[in-house]
Amino acid sequence: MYTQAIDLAPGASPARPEAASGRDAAFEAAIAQDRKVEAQDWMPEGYRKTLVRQISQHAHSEVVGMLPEGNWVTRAPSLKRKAILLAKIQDEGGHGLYLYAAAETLGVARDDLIDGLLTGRAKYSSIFNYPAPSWADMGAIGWLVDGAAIMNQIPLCRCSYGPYARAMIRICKEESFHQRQGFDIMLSLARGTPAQKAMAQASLNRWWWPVVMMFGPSDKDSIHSAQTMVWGIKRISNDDLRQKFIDATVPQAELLGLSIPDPDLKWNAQRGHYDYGAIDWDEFWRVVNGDGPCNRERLGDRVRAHEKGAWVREAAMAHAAKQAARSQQRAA
Ligand code: FAQ
Repeated sequence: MYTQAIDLAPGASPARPEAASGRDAAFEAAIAQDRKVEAQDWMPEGYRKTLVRQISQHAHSEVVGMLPEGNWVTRAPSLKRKAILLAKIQDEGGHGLYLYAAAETLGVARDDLIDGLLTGRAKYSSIFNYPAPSWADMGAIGWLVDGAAIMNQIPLCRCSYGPYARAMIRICKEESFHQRQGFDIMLSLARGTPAQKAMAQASLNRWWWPVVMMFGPSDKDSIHSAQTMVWGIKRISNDDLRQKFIDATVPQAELLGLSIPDPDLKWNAQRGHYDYGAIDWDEFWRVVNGDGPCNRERLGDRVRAHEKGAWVREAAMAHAAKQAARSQQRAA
């Protein structure tokens, strides 16, 4: 099984920031030479905290991201589509696990991270607070949301923190299957009956701007970017990733015969990029701050799922305790 687990001496806490200050130079050298920082290495407290924040928000996003698609498992239009959707949702759960495990290497407890999500203390991606009322939304989520996620996550495979970078390599491979299955749904609908094509277009209209916002605030308003780029956590800025995504996606929409709902979208030969219309940042911050169309529903569903799963966690703990007692008896 894929894991970020590391062998530590009993009682040792991974990634302890309070270690000798003289180690600053080793950390700076690792960053300057583009070497990976590992869990056992000394690191500044700010670096550790930033990673815990970003990795745990990312993990929460993967887990909450299962909800809009989960609503469609029983309504998938064929057995094949249902099996593919189930596999995709299961992958997202797996991504959450790799990422929680990567965060744990930084000395935080998974229970605390999950508590942050369930109490609304921690953020997760704005994109999962939008509704998915039609089957075409399963296509749009795969094509656009996973497409945006890959654009953002490929550079994270080169993140300076080893456990995060390695988790991202595996995740990106799976996301690329997700993106293709989404595009395949859109292609079937776009080549289907006029009603199916209209359903695909309506879905693109619903998801386009939320996906464009998903890359985060513009560079001038991004509070963390400057520092995380110096530390080699982020490699490409929010605006540059957004532009790369738009440039890559416009030709895909053309191939589908669908129109992107942005009257200001046009190729700028001088820049070698598409120009695009103004983003509604008020909407973005409303959604990030808990007041989007589905924030309450998503968090409520997550809290209920967690409560319903209490017996599984208790059973797993009881089993682990029994196993430990047995191996102690054998060793005695
Ligand atoms: N939503 O200073 P910056 C997926 C917050 S996974 C909510 O620019 P940063 C897979 C930000 O946290 C999708 N909050 O922040 C899937 C910060 O607040 P804080 C998730 C947002 O960290 C597909 C504040 O705004 N991907 O989709 C958002 O440098 C389909 C200031 O922003 C990741 O998490 C937002 N969209 O850059 C699953 C990738 N944007 O923390 C199921 C890793 C910004 O100070 C189905 N994360 N904020 O309270 C990152 O690359 C970065 O964290 C960014 C934000 C780019 C998201």
